[in-house]
Amino acid sequence: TDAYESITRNTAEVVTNEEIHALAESPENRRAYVGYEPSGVLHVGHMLTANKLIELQSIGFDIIVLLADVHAYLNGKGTFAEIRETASQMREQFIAYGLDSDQTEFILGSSFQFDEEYILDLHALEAETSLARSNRAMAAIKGDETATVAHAVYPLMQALDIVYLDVDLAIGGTEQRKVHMLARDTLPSIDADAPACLHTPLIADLTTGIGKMSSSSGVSISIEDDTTTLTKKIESAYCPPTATPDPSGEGEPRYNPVLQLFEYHVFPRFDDVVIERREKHGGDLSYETYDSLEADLESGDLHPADAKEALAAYLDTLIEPGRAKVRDERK
Ligand code: IYR
Repeated sequence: TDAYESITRNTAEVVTNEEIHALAESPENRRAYVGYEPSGVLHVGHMLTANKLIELQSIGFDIIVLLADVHAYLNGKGTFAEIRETASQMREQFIAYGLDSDQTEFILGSSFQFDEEYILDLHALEAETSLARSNRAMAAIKGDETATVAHAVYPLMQALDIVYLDVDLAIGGTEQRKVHMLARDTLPSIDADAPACLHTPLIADLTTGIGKMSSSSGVSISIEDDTTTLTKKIESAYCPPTATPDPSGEGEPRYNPVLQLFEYHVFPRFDDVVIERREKHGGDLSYETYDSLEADLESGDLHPADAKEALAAYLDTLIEPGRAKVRDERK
């Protein structure tokens, strides 16, 4: 069905396909959620899952955005007071980015995660789960610091959020998959239903195409970037004339982050994508699908420099409303 196509488009993985089909049969008022550790400013990682939320809203899903303040605290992101402050700013940025303010419920983790019942369920999950499994689930989410007890509790709370927010569909980047698998295996032990899951792909590092784009190391794009900064970042991005990952990157595949940004950030938000070119360079190109743009880059009909210039302009349009919000907040 069309709903199935909307749910699964641009995902790296869905769990399970049957469960997603069932949701697609009656998407109205189904509850889908993403949780974010508040970081103060929206970056591409947030925007990628937000694109999926916007798409799900358009087919009738109710969307819950969890501002995971307690999780950020457990993951060493600052004092609790600092994190609380940044959490409240993020709501406005998400709405400016395109989430429907009437159809989106923003919830602070701390508004329910200290309830006695939640804590008791958390302890029940702690008693059910091996430290090794919790640590494995957390490995892709935490930095490379030594695992702490807080890191081991984190995935169990994330599993429990699914129950307390009563969601049908849990969404996250691929780095969340082990937490979701832990949730699916462990929630039945407290008589709770496991959710279907949907994982979005990770965008490769902008300058090398190796590993994932990260705001903590390497070049990332956020709604704080002004037009010039954004344009420079995209201009110096790695963009071979192919989408096929090349295995040359020190054992890790190298992807084309320019194409990934077109696929996961631009095409989901624009009906057709126009690449402006001077007449002497062949004139404007217009694409209705990502695949046709990719094919032109591969064949050489589209030059990487032209693709980058257009990409920067589209990303700039997408982040402008949120950027204006951040500017207002700082005034
Ligand atoms: N682990 C996420 C944050 C997070 C997500 C969900 I879904 C939660 O229920 C709680 C926290 C991250 O890495 O940002």
